Amino acid sequence: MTTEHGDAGRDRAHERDPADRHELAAQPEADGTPVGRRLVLGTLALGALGVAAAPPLQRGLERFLGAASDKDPTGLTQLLPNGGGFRYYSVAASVPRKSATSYRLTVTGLVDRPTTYTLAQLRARPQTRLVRDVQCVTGWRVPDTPFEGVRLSRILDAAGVRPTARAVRFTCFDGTYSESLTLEQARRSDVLVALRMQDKDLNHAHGGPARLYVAPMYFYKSAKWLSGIELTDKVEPGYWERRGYDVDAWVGRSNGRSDDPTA
Ligand SMILES: Nc1nc2c(c(=O)[nH]1)N[C@H]1C(S)=C(S)[C@@H](COP(=O)(O)O)O[C@H]1N2
Ligand SMILES: [Mo]
Repeated sequence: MTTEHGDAGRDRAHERDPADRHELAAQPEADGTPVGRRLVLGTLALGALGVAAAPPLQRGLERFLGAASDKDPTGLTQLLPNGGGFRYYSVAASVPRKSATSYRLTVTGLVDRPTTYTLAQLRARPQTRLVRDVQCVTGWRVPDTPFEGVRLSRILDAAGVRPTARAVRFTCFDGTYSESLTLEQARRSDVLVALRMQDKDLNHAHGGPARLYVAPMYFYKSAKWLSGIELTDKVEPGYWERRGYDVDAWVGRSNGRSDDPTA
């Protein structure tokens, strides 16, 4: 079960403000129920209620989260379970939809050949499938989740990374979120521009049409709604990293966690 990791992660997460607010985005705690196993059960029950019950509940949560996150100008407002053990996260209040025809991914910065990909062009590249556990730093986990997409290393090679490049910055069409990796991390074979998850095209809630997927790291590295890949000369900390999370977010070896859910 994911609950034990959940409890451990939550207890530790609540010691820090940034983690606390990350957690607020994830958990329906608006009723002030003490943190613990009941919350996990509450989340499952919420999922069981289905879409019909979700809108009024979400409005209540938005009010609560709005009040709780006054230091965050964008607001941690979206909360709906994605189903199948996933929690929905977005630090942006609303995210535009990109269709198969309107979606673009740009590769810029310290490259010889700046490139813009359409979704069709990404789909036409060789696809890699990985099946790993998804692990959010707040504790929830979804075991054996297939992701499929283009290896980031191939996209970097195609653009011709210049010798001065040391890092990669990722931007998103939600207009707010960002992430980063060292060039060495970005070239790993288990880092994808993912187009599919659980053997379906990535839906909007999960960051479709394309999201970053960094298999060996906590899921906050896997930026949803990916729109930009920029080669830079140093790591620029991403959204959550500016709020206290580790840049090197190896599962089980970062963010003060010594647990290894894959062990
Ligand atoms: N653009 C964007 N990407 C994001 C986030 C976000 O808020 N915005 N949240 C991150 C976090 S903390 C997690 S756990 C996962 C959640 O992905 P899901 O909504 O598909 O479950 O997305 C990551 N990528
Ligand atoms: Mo997360």
